[in-house]
Amino acid sequence: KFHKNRNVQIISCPFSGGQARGGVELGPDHVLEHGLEKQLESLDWTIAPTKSLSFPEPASDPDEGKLKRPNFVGSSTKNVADTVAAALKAGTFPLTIGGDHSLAIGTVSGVFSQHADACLLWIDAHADINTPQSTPSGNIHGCPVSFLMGLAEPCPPQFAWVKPYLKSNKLAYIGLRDVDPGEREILRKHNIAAFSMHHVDKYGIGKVVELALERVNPDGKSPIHLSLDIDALDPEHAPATGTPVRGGLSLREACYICEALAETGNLVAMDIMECNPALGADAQSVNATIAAACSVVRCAMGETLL
Ligand code: 6HN
Ligand code: MN
Ligand code: MN
Ligand code: MN
Repeated sequence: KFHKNRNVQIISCPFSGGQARGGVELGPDHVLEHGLEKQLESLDWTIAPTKSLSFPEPASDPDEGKLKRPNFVGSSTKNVADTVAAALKAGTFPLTIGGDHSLAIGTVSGVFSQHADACLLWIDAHADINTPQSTPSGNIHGCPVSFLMGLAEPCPPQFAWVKPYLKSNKLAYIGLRDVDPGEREILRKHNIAAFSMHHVDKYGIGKVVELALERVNPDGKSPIHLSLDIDALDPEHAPATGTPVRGGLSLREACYICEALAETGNLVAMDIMECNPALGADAQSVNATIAAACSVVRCAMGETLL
C-alpha cells in the first residue's frame, strides 16, 4: 500500500464564482452520484462523512480592477482553506471536488498551512497564473497560482488572507497548451517547471513526471499536493468543461500522472476541478467526463498500484 494514510475527507465545493459559465457548481454532486465514495471504500480507504460546503453570495460584489466577483471568490476560498487545513489536522487526506479552479486558492493555502515544505503539481491545459493585471478575462479561475505565489501586487483586499506560501521551485505543471502571453512571461521569469503537451509528446508521460518531480522534489521528501483540472484531458475524454482545449492528455496519460504521484507515497491532498455537467453535447459526454474524473481520482488513491 503506497498511501500510509488511508483516511479520506471528501470536500464538496459547488462553486462557480471564478468564471462565467453556469453549471460547474453541479460538478461535485455528479461526481458523488457516480459512486466515488463507494469506489474509494473498495480501495480500502476509510471515508469520513463528506463535507459539503455552501457558498453564500455577497450582496454586492463590484469588480476589483479587472477581477470579477472578488468578494465571492475571496470569502469562498478562505472557507475552503480552513476546511482543508482542518482535514489535514484531523489526519485525513483532503480530496476537494470542484467547482471551478479558483477553489485551489483555498486548497493549496490549506495544504501549505500544514505542510510548509509541500510541492504542488498543477495538471491543466492552462497555467492559471494570470495576475490581476495580466488576466485577459477577469475570471479568477485563471489567476489562483499568482495569488498563491504572492505575484499579485498590490494584492486585492479580498485575498489579503492568502499567504505567499508557494515558491517557484515547488510548482510544476503538466499538460499545458493554452498559456496567455503574460503567463508565459511569468513562467519564464520565475523559471517554473512547465511541461506542455509538446514535452509529453517528446519525452513520453513517464519521463515528464520524473522530470517534474526532480524539479520540485529533488530529495523525494516533500509532501505532494495534486491539483487536477479536468480540462488537462483531451476533450475527447472530458468534453464537459468550461474551457476545453484540443490536443490534451489521453485518459491513460492523466491516470499515469496520478498513479506515479501515488507511488511516491508522498501525496497528501488532491483537487479535481472544472467538471461542468451543464456543458458537453449530450448525456453521454457528461457521463464520460464524470467517469474520467472518478478514474483519475481512483488512480491517485492507489487503484492501479499492485
Ligand atoms: N482554468 N487563461 C484564461 C484566463 O481567463 O485567464 C483561461 C483560464 C482557464 C482557467 O482552466 O481553470
Ligand atoms: Mn484549465
Ligand atoms: Mn486562451
Ligand atoms: Mn485550471
